[in-house]
Amino acid sequence: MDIEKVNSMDFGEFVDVFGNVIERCPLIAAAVWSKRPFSGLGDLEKHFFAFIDGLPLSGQEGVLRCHPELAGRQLQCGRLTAESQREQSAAGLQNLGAAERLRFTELTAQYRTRFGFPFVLAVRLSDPAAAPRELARRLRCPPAQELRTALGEVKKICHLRLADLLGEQP
Ligand code: 2AL
Repeated sequence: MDIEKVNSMDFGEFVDVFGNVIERCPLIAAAVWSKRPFSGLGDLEKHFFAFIDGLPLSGQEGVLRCHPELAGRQLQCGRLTAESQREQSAAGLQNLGAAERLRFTELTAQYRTRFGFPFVLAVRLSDPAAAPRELARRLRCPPAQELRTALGEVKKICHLRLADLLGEQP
């Protein structure tokens, strides 16, 4: 799909197509629609990112809380959004061994307790072995820094999903 097609979309179509580029946050696509026309992928994503950056802390935490756990029960049951299911499966998170999965689940639970939101990582950019290491590392970061890191991961996921939709190289 090219950018002219994006610019020609009415509100409903735009939210249907782009409503999950920020996981389970169609409101952001609804707000971005009014910023058209867009000159290209970079311009389009700039508006998604600016919306997130402009949110109060409670809103930014809310965006993070809309993300599913990595390698969680929903992945095993196939109850994630289509994008998330694809990303987590492709990253091999469905095939963790029992011991790895247990350790990952323990660490994600500790992370949620410490920061109040789930661990978010753009898994398409990492390999299965790196995810637990990164989780253990970020678990020790100060909360304000970790919020920034997690929102950066949300933006990477958004970039990859937008590139898929526009048929562009990420
Ligand atoms: C996800 C997800 O669903 N896809 C991805 O790359 N990361 N979730 C998460 N909690 O990091």
